[in-house]
Amino acid sequence: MDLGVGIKELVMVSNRLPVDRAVDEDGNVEWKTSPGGLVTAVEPIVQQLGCIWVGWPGDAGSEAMEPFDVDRMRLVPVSLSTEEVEEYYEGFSNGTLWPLYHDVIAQPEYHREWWDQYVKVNRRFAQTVAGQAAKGAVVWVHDYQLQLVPGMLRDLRPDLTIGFFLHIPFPARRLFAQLPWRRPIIQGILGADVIGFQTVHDAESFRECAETYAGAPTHGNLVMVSDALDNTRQVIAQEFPISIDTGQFAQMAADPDIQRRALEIRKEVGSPKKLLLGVDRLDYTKGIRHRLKAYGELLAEGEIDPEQIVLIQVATPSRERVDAYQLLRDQVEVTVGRINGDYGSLGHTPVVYLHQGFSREEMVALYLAADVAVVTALRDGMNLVAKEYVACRLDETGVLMLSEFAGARDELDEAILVNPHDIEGMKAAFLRSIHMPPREQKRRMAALRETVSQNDVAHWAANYLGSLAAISEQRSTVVDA
Ligand code: GDG
Repeated sequence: MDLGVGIKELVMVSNRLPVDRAVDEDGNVEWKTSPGGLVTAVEPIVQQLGCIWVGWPGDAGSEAMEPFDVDRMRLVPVSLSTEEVEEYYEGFSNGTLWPLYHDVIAQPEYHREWWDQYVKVNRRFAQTVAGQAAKGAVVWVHDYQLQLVPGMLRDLRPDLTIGFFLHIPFPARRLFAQLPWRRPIIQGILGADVIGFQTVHDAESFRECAETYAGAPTHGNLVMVSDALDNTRQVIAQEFPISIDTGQFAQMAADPDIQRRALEIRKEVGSPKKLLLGVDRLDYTKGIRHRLKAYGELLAEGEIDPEQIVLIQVATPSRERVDAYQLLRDQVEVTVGRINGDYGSLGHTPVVYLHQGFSREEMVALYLAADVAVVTALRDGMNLVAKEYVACRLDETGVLMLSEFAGARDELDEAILVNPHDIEGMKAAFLRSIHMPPREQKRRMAALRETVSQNDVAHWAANYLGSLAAISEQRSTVVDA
C-alpha cells in the first residue's frame, strides 16, 4: 500500500487499546492483540506502517501506566477510574449513543452526569494525543466514544492532520435531534479534516446535521467550517466502507488443519444435512432474538427437520455490565432453551448456542463448516462477519443471508436480503437459503467473493489514509513555502 509522502507519523486513537493483558502461571504480564471489529480491520495497516496507538487498556481504576511496545505499535494507555468507566463508557457511550445511533432500537438514556464524564474523558484522550504526536503527524480517531476528540485536538495542536471514522451508523437527523448535546458533538467531529462513514446514507445524515446544528454549509461531500476569525476549512465527510483482510481469511480457509477442523465441527454437531451459523457479539442490534423467533416457528411448523438441520449461534460476550445486555442474554438463553427443549432429542440439538469467544482459526473453521451464514442485524454499521464468511468460501458454495439494515448490504447485492422485523419474510429466506440449488449458490457466491476481494481492508485504509495524506502534504507544503 503506497500512502505517499504525506504521512510522517501515524497516531491511532480508539477507546480500547488493541491488546489484552494476560498473566501467565509465573505471574508474567503479556499483552496479546485482542479480537474485535476495529483491530481486525486495521491490523494489516499497522503491521506495515507502525504507529502510536492511544487508548484505554481495559481495566478500571488501575494506576497510570507508561507507554509500552507490542509488535510495531507504541501503545499509550489512557487510564479510566471506575466511575469514568461507568459513566463515560457504559453510560454515555453504550447507554446513550449506541442505542440512539442504532435507530433507537433500545431507549437511549440521557443523563447530564454521563455527558460530563464523556467530555472529561474525551479531553484526557485529546491531551494525551497532543502530548505524544510529532509535529505534523496524522491522527486517526475512531468511533462514537471519542467524537469530541477531533475538535479538542485541533484547538491543542493545529499542526496535526486529523481523521475521524465512525464504525457504527450515523442516525437520521430527526433521531439525532433527540440528543441534548447534539451541537457540541457535531462541532467535535467537525474538528477533523476527513470524516469517514460506513455508507453513503450515514454520510448524508451527518452532513444534514452539520448544516442544522453547526450552521456549516455543504457542497457535495465537503462541509465548510468557519472559525471565530472567519477562516474557512473544507472538511471531507463521506463514505469509506470498511472491510476485512480478505487474503488472510482465504489463506486460513485453505489451511488443511482448519479444513479438517471444519469437518470435525460438522460431526460434532451430529452431521446435519445443512449447517446454519450466526456469529455476533451478544448485542440487541444484531437481531438474534428475531432470528431465533423465525427459526423456532419453522421448527414448530415442521418446515425444518431438527434431525437434518442445525443452527450454531456464537454469541460473543459483550458489555456484560450494561442492563440491556443482561436482559438480552436472559431472553436469548430462555428462547434457545425452549427451542432445544421442544424440538431436540437425545442425539440432536437444533440450536447449538455458544456464549464464548473463539480463536480466529476456530472462526474460520466455523465459516467453512457452515452452509448458510445468518446475519439479521436490526441495524449495523457494516458487519464484518458477512464479509468474512464470503472470504472463506473458496469453493463458491454457501449462502449469505443478510439484513437490509447492515451497512454491508450496500455492497453485497447477491446475498439473500432479509428484513429482520418481517418474521414471515425471514422464514421464507431461511427456507430459500437452505434449499438453494448449487448452481445458484455458485453464481451468487462468486459475485460476492469478487466484491469482497476487490474492496478489502487494504483498499479501505489506502482510500482513507490517502485522503488524510493528501491534506497533510498540502499543509506541509504551505508551511514550508
Ligand atoms: C463494529 C460495528 C462494523 C466475533 N466473535 C469472535 C470474533 N469476532 C470478530 C468477527 C468480526 C468482529 O469480531 C465483529 O465485527 P462486526 O462488524 O460483525 O461487529 P461489531 O463488533 O459490532 O463491530 C460494525 C465494525 O465495528 C467494523 O467497523 O462492521 O457494524 O458495530 O471480525 O470475526 N473473533 C474471534 N473470536 C470470536 O469469538 N477471534
